[in-house]
Amino acid sequence: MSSTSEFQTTLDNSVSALKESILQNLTYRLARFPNRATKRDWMLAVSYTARDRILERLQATQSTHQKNKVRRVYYLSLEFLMGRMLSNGLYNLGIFDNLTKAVEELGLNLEELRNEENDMGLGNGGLGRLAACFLDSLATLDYPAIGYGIYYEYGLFRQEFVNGYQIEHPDNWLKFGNPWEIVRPEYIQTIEMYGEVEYIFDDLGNYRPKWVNSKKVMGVPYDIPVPGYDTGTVILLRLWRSRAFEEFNLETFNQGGYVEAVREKSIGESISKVLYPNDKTENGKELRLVQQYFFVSCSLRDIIRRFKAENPGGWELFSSKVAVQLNDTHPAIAIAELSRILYDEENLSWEKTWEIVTQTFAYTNHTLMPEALEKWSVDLFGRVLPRHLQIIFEINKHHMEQIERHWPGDNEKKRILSIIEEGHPKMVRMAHLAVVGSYSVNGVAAIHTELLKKTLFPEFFELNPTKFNNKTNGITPRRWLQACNPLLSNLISSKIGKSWPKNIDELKKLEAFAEDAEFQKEFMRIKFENKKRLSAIIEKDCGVTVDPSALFDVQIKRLHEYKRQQLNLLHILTLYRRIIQNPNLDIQPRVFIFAAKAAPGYDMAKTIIKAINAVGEKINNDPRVENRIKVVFLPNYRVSLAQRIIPAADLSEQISTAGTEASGTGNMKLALNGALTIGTLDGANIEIKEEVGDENIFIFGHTVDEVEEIRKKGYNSFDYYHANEELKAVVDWIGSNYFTPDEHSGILAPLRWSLLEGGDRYLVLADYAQYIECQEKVGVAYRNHAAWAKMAILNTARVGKFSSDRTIHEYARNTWKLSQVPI
Ligand code: 26Q
Repeated sequence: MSSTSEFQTTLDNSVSALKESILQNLTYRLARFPNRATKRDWMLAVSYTARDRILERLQATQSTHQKNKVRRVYYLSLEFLMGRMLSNGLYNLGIFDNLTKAVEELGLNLEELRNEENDMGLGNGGLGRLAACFLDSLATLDYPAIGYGIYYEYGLFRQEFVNGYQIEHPDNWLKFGNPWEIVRPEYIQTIEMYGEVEYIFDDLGNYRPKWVNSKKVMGVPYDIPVPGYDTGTVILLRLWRSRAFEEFNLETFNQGGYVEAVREKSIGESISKVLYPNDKTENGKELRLVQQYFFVSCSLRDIIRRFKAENPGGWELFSSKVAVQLNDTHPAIAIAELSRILYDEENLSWEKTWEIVTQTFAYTNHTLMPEALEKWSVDLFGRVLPRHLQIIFEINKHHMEQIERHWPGDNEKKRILSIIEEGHPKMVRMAHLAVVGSYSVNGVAAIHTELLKKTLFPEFFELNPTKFNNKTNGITPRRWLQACNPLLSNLISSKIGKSWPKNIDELKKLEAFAEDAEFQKEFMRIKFENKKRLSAIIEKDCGVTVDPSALFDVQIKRLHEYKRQQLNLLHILTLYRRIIQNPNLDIQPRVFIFAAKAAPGYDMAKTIIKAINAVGEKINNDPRVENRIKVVFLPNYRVSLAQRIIPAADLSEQISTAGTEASGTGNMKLALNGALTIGTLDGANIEIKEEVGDENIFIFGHTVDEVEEIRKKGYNSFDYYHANEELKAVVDWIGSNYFTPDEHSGILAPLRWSLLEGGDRYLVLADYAQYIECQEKVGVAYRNHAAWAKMAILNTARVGKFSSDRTIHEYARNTWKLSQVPI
């Protein structure tokens, strides 16, 4: 019987039983012997020990769901950025403490074993991590749910710096096997692509389209169990791996080409090989479309198989049992695929087909930037998915008829709203397909949703105002406070009890301690401990010694011009210049900490990385600085590294141009761990400000309305450049060869160019002066330890709104109409 959870299990969770289990798994499952086992072997044995206990609950959950024929939500996403699985599993099972002891009794250290685990890095950034946080909340809150995606053999690339430049390496995360995967050959799906459409008479004498000469590929499901926290529920993440359909091409085979025939298999196997490393659309790559269709088709077939098994009666019940959430437009082809299955394969009428489809799908938008909206050329689309292209034209025809009814004779409206963009070449607009085919369209923060309605899809909004709604993002407090910051978690539990990880509003009770001098000291002592730990990582990974009593100023997120790491760099240069010009300058010592991956083909982002590294190299080795500022760029940003950095942050940089960051989620993680935000009024920063109070956040910069105003008047960054001596100096400085004396001339010049001649698309220069001024206030505020501690505590106490539990309850109640099913 379980000692730490109320859920009744047969496997024993006592220290001695766990120890026994670890040894059994090591010996019989891994075939390793205790005296010869490596740390990795032990980590695997411990993982299997946790997994055995998770599987019991998985079976109980899945059989309860089946027996009750429950309504489920299916979360379709090209990305699930799960990070490490072990500690999260142990916390959620409630066996962390006993397992720590068991491992100790075996003469090992759990912390060390945990570091042996590779991250499950099957995502780029915010969108992928959001999907992972949502699974944690769905399981914790007992919602019937399944996540569907791709089992990439290579996740997001591993990043290394060589001479300050980003070098990408393949992330071979499966090299030593994955103890969390459960392969399910009994649920293999076969899907089709390419070929052409022919018209033939069917058995009923109807003239019908038929998709012929298609290529077949198999999808093999790999299940990753996701246990909820303090509950019996375990849900599934089902990821598809592609396999060649035919053993051999028989023709080639029979002609004696045995080796060639076997080699041809690799085409089918390449689909699930690698995650695309862009976090904005990379246009037109055929393999990406093939990936999207592959996993969508496998997933829909799996959903339909389950639906039919539980509901033999026919299609009437489908949309009452199935809700499908589309994580951005990446899986939006599902709208055409379900239409095709119902209409072509199940022979429903078009009206019935469309009714079911539009009661099934809901679409989440994650970006406003027009250039990031997914489009496929009609040519490419028709080659890969000829029948789907026809179906999209059919959908569009009915859509155009609706527009004609709403705006009779208005062809301009039809042009704007069409799923097909009439240009050279013609394009399929996936966002329009997603909006037309879904009953719900949501943004991910209040301002983002307002901008969706007002600027991205105003005509769709006018056509269908009730379709649009907001679901402000959230993060799981289990991983992003309990697991990543055990010292702070224990302090919190000692004051307000242990129920906060599941009832996050309990954190409000910490407000009572915000002015308590003892508590403040304890809170900041823990921050200091976390900073010491991060300093050791910085020493090891960057070779830079930093002082943990300095202010840790943190910007961790994908490298993007709109996120404005270059604005942070201009601030650093400004301080450096001031120090050189005034050797006695008395400023709060700071460590500037960056971590970010740049998309491999995004040259400007890579130049910004090089610039930060070059400036850091110079500053860190300049004796005149006397350690007042240090600049470090931690390589290979990933979930497990975020879990180390976030608890150690004093200041959270959230400095995107207003109107560009849909929500942000790192902002929430950092605030929850007691970092103060310096930020623009963008994305969820606005809601963070509302929660923590104006006096506990540092806001600067032009607002969305002001940005619009500036752009309307015609923005000229040279105006700011010429008007501000200090700004001019640092912009010229970074564009010069000063920081890269040993390299080809001009390698950092594009940075200056983009801020001036290039037009400064993200208004860096327009926000510079306000940013510098705001940073001065931060430096002064940090020197008042008690006042800073109070602000930090109030941040932790007041950001409960940003638990993904709240977000998931909102989706469940308002979008999915989903009930909780306790196990
Ligand atoms: C699309 C087509 C081809 C190749 C790549 C892509 C692609 C992949 C990933 C496009 C976009 C992404 C990821 C986007 C993303 O992470 N967006 C972020 O989503 C977060 C969760 O809602 C928000 O908090 C962030 O503001 C948003 O930038």
